[in-house]
Amino acid sequence: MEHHFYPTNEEKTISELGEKRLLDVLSNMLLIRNFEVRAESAYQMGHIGGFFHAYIGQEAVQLGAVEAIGEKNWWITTYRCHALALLLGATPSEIMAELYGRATGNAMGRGGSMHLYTDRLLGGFGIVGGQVPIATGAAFQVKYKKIKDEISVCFLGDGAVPQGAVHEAWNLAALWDLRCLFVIENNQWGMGTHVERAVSVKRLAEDKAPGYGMKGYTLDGMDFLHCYQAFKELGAQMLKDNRPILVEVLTERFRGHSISDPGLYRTKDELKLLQERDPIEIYKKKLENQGILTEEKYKEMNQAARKIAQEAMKFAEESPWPSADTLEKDVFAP
Ligand SMILES: Cc1ncc(C[n+]2csc(CCOP(=O)(O)OP(=O)(O)O)c2C)c(N)n1
Repeated sequence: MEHHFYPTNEEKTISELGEKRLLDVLSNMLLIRNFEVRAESAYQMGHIGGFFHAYIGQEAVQLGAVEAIGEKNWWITTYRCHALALLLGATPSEIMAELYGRATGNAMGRGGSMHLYTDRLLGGFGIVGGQVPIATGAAFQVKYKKIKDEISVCFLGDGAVPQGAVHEAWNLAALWDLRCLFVIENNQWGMGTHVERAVSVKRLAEDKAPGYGMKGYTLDGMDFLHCYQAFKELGAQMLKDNRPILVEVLTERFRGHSISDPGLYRTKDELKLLQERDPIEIYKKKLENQGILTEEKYKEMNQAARKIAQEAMKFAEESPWPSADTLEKDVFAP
């Protein structure tokens, strides 16, 4: 069965957002992209160690969600968490310093690339599907404390869909009427395993949601304006109905699973074809067609984003290492 994209109206979204916000979104997209491209080069130069999973290609998804739903909710994601941390207020410098393992890092150099936090980001999680019960718990506390205007938003990959705890969490969220928006970012691959070899149905939300008494929708993850409008309406629907919702966002990761993955499971030509649908290029063209962006302005914005990423690298390089006597700090609750 085919996917049905959630219906959105681009003209309406454009006029609702207005010129300034539309350009701010592009700045954010460029910041996320430049941040990761610079961080990749720092990794290649040996400044960063450990795991590193780039979000390159998927930027429109979390950008659309945060822009539409608003920071003041509960957010949680996988190890692919640089973008969400940036969107929820962590500074480029503190994230870069975390990747470098420095004391000035977002988690004081103890977490690295996979474990970033803000007041509203409950973390990047290394265990596939591990964040889904926690997101459900965040939605439970919202209900328990009778908080009227907050929801919990949980990102997971297609590779988490066959994971057992995910289904227990979906069941409880539906059973207890929790306001949890489960967003499956289907980038087709769980490391080197294609989604069609891992999941029993083709439409991850439309087919799975009815089994939990949830609504299920599909979004085009390469199109920011579409994601923004759909997330805005789904967030509002959730506040009104007090029910969880399952969303599948079709997207692509343009890099390997992690920085050490040569990606031998797809050809260079296949990847090139996917990259023609770069979410930044798609959004850029839309702004050009609206007459609010020129090539010159775009280059200027890209340059500004690159400068921020380079300054973050300088900050990280000049930051101290964590001191050994803090090793036991923050390990146990007092
Ligand atoms: C419970 C568990 N099983 C296996 C792994 C190893 N592992 C790490 S990432 C990954 C693939 C997950 O793919 P997906 O959920 O689609 O997310 P993506 O990397 O595409 O963003 C696997 C199997 C793990 N970290 N946790």
